[in-house]
Amino acid sequence: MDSMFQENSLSEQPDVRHDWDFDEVIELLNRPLFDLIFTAQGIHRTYFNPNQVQLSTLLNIKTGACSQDCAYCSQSVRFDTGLKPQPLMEREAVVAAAKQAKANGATRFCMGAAWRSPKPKDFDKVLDIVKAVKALGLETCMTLGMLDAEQAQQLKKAGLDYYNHNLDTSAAYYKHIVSTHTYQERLDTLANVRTANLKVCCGGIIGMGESLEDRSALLQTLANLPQHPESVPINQLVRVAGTPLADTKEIDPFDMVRCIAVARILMPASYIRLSAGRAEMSDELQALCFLAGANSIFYGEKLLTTGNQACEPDRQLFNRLGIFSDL
Ligand code: SAM
Ligand code: DTB
Ligand code: SF4
Repeated sequence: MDSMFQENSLSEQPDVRHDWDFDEVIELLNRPLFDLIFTAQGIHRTYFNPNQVQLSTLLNIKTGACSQDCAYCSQSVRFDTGLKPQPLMEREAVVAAAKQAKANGATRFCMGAAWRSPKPKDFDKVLDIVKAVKALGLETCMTLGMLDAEQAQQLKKAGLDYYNHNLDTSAAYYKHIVSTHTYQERLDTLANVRTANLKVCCGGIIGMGESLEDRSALLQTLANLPQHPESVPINQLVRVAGTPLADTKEIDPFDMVRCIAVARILMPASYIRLSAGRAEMSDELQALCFLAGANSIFYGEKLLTTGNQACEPDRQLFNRLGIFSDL
């Protein structure tokens, strides 16, 4: 493979900016779609092999009964979504799932837990899980809720590569989505993760009833972090029955393409992940998202609690598009 494309360490390159204006981002979001995609694809080609997509597989290692009230989430104890709570999984069961993910072709294993933040009684077990998955030769990612500085350092020491903590939406819209923790607390966790030298995975959700201005502010906030997240998941809301957002209006599919293209332009050296929502997307829409600069997906039949596009249709789509993964 061409080594030029391998050198995407986020060592700050001169044209990687952190001073995006709100109006600049709105202007990008509003551009004629083909102009926007053309710009994004040009930037994508400067930083990445445009035919390569990174594969991450998700596993929910602790399910449901979460104290928080995130309006989109199937796992909040406050909503009746019919989800059966499950305690923290045993290490060997997680390792078995990780081995399967690796055999299927994933390079990163992302483990989620329905917690506000990890409790001391579970933390040693979490660290053991990180060590065991890392030992398989997979990249490791966890999303466990808010972390303090000490917890972030312990995860790093155990071999964790990435920590996922999404900003979800704009600071202004956040209060309509979550009341049990603040936007500032999420930013504080991201700072703790960075200080521990973990790679940051941070993005948001489109389709929660937010305005164009909210999308712009989310993308601007992500791009103006002191260092860009190495991985930026752009999720389309999965409308889960029983959650307050179950009946939210469907978004225009091209809005997903626009958000991905703008994320690519603002954070040129980051992996932009076409995340939740693929199960509802046509192959053609997903192809447009890749053209707009998405170069990572969640790969595997399940996200955390909801279905994802299965591996075989993904392999077929990649074949048809001439896309290869890291294998
Ligand atoms: N409890 C931890 C937290 O909230 O940070 C980690 C798990 S949480 C489920 C991880 C992320 O998944 C959320 O921040 C949100 O961005 C995304 N997510 C959860 N439910 C979703 C849904 N129904 N549709 C799209 N994205 C969702
Ligand atoms: C992210 O940005 N999306 C993933 C992962 N990070 C943890 C989660 C998507 C969850 C979709 C709904 C569900 O399956 O519960
Ligand atoms: Fe809990 Fe995370 Fe779901 Fe919020 S998004 S309810 S913190 S599992």
